Amino acid sequence: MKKWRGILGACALLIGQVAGAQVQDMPGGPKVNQLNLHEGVTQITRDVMWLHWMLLTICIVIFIGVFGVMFYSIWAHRKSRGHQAATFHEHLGVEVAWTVIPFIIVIAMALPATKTVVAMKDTSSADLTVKVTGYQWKWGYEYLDGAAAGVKFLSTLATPRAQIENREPKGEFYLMEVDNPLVVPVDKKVRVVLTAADVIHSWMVPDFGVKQDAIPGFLRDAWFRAEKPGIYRGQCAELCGKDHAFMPIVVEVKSQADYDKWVGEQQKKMAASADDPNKEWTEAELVARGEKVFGANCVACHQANGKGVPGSFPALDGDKIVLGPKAEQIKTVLHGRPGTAMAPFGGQLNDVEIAAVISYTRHAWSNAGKGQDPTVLPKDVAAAR
Ligand code: HEC
Ligand SMILES: [Cu+2]
Repeated sequence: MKKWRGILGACALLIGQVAGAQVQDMPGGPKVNQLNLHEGVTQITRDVMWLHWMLLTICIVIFIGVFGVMFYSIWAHRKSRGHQAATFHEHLGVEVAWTVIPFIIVIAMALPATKTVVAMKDTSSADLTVKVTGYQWKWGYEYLDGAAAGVKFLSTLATPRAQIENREPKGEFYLMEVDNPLVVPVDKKVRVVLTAADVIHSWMVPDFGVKQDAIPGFLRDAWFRAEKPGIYRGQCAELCGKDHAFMPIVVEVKSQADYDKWVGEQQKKMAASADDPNKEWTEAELVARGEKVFGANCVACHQANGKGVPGSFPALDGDKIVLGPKAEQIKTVLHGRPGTAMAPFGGQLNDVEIAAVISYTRHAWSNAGKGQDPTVLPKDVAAAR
């Protein structure tokens, strides 16, 4: 009796906990208790939803029909009522019917499905083309045409590392926020051309009905025409290493006027921040700049404290390359280490950024004042390219 009371008590506690659990809507994902598919903001997502219900309905009708006849036959024609097994062996009519009917059903399902898949792949006559590059672990966006041609930036996770490490989700968009979202105009056909610089990533935004692998050495494309301004979220959908879960996608769809304004701001920003490699950079300027570059590009592996992750990512604090002659470190950062997670940064960062981040690592932590060549200038990097 006592034992049962204990078990019942435990069950009640468990049910209470589950019922009272804090369930949250997933930003860009399903709502709590959402049963239907996610309704997006493009024609493709509506087509996909329609297909889903159409196919499901056909399947249910077939299911009820087949199982209805089966269970009725088992019940109504059972042996105890004196029924004999029927033989319609080699009955031409039945055999033709059970070949032709399923064939017609399959074609009826395949035609609209194929139409939608073809529409998804039709990236012709786009209003705007953006190149999307997957990196471990961030996204690069580059506008290839239109007024924004030449605008290019990296989009990294904006949730602070400390929050992630302490596992204390804060705010509505925990792990789903980025520093620089992709910005596109409403009601325009946007073509995204995808590739990756290291491993396979996948650019997925459910609200647009887009999910396309980004593969190193290949270009793949997809498109969307968002019909409603707003902020839409997605994630990398291909297991791509340690921080796979930390490369969210944020797309801001703006009205044409707001988009034009944004493009204007981007162009101004580009002009203002254009790193002039001929400028005389002081040591302090380079180190300050390098700390930012390090925070955006290197901390995921080498960590903010420079200690790396033993066994996976080497420490840069006290590292012999960082304390050694500058040429070796310039080479490592520019060209990476083929076959390891250390990517070539030559294509992502400009000479000033590379010189700055190297100078920073040579001044940071316990490296300060220890090694040779503490400051690396943009012209050193330019010469090594
Ligand atoms: C995706 C993870 C990753 C990122 C991001 C990354 N590195 Fe590395 N890095 C590595 C790995 C792994 C190695 C070791 C490669 C090897 O085994 O030869 C390495 C090696 C190095 C080395 C040589 C260390 C040595 O002793 O061999 C330097 C210097 C370095 N990285 C600097 C940087 C800088 C600067 C950045 C940012 C611009 C950066 N890394 C970003 C993973 C990364
Ligand atoms: Cu990825």
